[in-house]
Amino acid sequence: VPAAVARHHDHSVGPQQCCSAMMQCVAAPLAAVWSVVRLFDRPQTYKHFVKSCSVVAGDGSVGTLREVRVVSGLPAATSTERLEILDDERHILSFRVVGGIHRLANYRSVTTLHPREAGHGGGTVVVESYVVDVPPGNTAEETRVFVDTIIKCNLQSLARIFAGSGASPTMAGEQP
Ligand code: A8S
Repeated sequence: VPAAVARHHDHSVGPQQCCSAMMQCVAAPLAAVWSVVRLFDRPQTYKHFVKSCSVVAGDGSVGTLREVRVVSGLPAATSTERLEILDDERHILSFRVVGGIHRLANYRSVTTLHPREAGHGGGTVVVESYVVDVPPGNTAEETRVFVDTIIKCNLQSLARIFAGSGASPTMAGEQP
């Protein structure tokens, strides 16, 4: 991973915050995966906890605000999120949570895409890291488990979009 990309995952973490990173292989060329990940106005394409999303300000460039409604059953209802980085050359997307009804104050994530060498099965590796405040009454570990679970679901559903679409069989995202 180039240093210029790696540094985006190097979050500064305050005393009441926690951070983590998740990784997912996707059996599709980077350009195809990026075309889905970069859709800041349509996170529900692969994030299945998102019930609906509307852009409330901006034109899709950095600074654009979206309001996400999440499905019931979560300790959350809405989230207002600001696009921080959208780099179509380096394949980096970052957003920050700036409001909403949920417990993840000051959440910020960075997602980067990396081509996998043909010798290693080809396809794309997606890396997503985040930093977030630990909510009052929770431990850092509890917070990490909660957020890691959401991100893991999102990345697995992203991989599922492309499963069986033709890349190397060693890249199949899921067990049968
Ligand atoms: C993302 C990542 C996360 C989204 C979280 C962690 C969230 O949308 C959900 C539940 C919450 O409790 C917080 O990339 C919040 O979307 C699914 C509403 C922010």
